[in-house]
Amino acid sequence: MTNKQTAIADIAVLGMAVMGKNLALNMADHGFRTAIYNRTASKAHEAAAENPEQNLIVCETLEELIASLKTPRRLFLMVKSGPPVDTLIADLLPLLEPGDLIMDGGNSFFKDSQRRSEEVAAAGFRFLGVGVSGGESGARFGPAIMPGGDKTAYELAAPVLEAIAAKAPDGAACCAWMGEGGAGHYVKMVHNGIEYADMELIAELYYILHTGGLDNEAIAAIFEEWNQGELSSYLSEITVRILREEDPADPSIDLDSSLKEDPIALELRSSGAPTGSKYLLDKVLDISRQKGTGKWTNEEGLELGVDLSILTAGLNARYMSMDKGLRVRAEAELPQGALTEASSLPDKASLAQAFLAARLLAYAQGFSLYRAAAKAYHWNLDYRTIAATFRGGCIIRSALLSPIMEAYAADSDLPNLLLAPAFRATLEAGIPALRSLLASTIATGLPVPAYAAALSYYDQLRAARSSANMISAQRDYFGAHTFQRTDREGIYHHEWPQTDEE
Ligand code: NBP
Repeated sequence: MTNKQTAIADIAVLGMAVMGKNLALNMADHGFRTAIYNRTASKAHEAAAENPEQNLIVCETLEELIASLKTPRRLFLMVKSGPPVDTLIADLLPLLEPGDLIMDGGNSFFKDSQRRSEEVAAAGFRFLGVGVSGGESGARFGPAIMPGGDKTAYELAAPVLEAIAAKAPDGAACCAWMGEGGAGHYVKMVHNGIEYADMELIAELYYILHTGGLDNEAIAAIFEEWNQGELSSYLSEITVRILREEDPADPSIDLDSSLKEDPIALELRSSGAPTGSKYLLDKVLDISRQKGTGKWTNEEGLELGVDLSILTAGLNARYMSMDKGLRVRAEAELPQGALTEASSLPDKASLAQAFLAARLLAYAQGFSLYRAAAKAYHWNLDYRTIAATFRGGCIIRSALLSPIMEAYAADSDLPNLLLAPAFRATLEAGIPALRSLLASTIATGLPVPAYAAALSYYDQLRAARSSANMISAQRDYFGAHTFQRTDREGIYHHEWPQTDEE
């Protein structure tokens, strides 16, 4: 390129794989002159050549890229998370000037962003760890953006990030500063954990209805109806489209040789699958994978002592799904247990109430993790803003986010989302519906781990007196771990009766 030595670019995007390329095009669409760089320069040239209208400035070296940018410089990294981000930052630091800003928009672990934030600041520059949600089309036409790090740095980034972000139904940009250090990537990580739960609740409902004899069209019609009101969500919307999609005549069109196939025998693959169906979903193998952010969320729940059982059910269901061979063998060999005669499922209205309550319970768990993280990492997280940011562009965008925003607007320090008066009616209708859904599915042997976790969480949460007195007494018995008493203050140990062996 010839125009690269003049400092005319408003922003640079580094990394021209699917996400970086689409973000760069999005920035250019919004009037920002965008310089692009990729380790393998040919990909940057291809991106520019394929999109001449966006007038992208291709830079083959980091020096050219730096020279092309107006100061203070805005550099947006969209490369593979992990060591590549550190390598690129290390290569950039010697080229920067005070005030320059590095943003990492990849799926980085929040503790890496925390560390990078400190390292870049120590070198005299600014850093933002930016959670980006919405996949390829989000990147191109409006993702949800969750930046964290130096607040003054956000002021420099905001005009670009807020312009390219998705817009919520009220027109607000789905982008806001989340907090210091790794807060942005933390918010994005928990978003993905909630996504696992939301997806699992839909999948279980589909499984219940399918096993109950409804065909794909009938199930799609139910989700479609629900999508008109308080249950409407992007995930339910795509569920309708997935349910209705017919198997293409020539399946080879979808073959992608770059993906490694699971080594699973054909007879195992078809086990339990409907035969002769015209729908593609019925031919999709019942194995689901994960890339790690859902696992990180659950690890954080364990680390900070927050019950994420519904989110964990979503993760565990994927692990269990991957053991297809074991499941096929276990179905043939293990006793089913005495099952009740299949009772009829709760009616559609009751299922909707159970679905809404379970989703709310999953969000309550995710937002409880935010609350614990705010305390542990000294972030001033604004839960209303987090919910507002999820309303567009991201995978968990849904109608449920509006009442969540209202709940936190009314009480920004709500100890648990479920305590919001705004959700009283949802719980009053939804909890009995959840009980009847579980009564019928458990009696007939249908696995519904996310719904079961949701109800258990609720029942534990509202048990003023739990079973933990027994645990505490047992710990004191075998380990002299002491206990507190209900009737007086102080720490006690008791000489519990021992057997001769003890
Ligand atoms: P990938 O995650 O597949 O990364 C490929 C890019 O990283 C290429 O541009 C590659 O350059 C570059 N790269 C690598 Br690999 N090592 C590098 C190094 N040492 N120095 C400089 N560049 C290096 O790309 P992606 O799917 O576009 O995702 C980018 C980030 O966005 C990831 O963190 C991802 O997790 C995150 N994300 C992805 C999605 C999605 O839907 N795909 C959604 C949200 C977030 P090369 O061409 O020279 O190999």
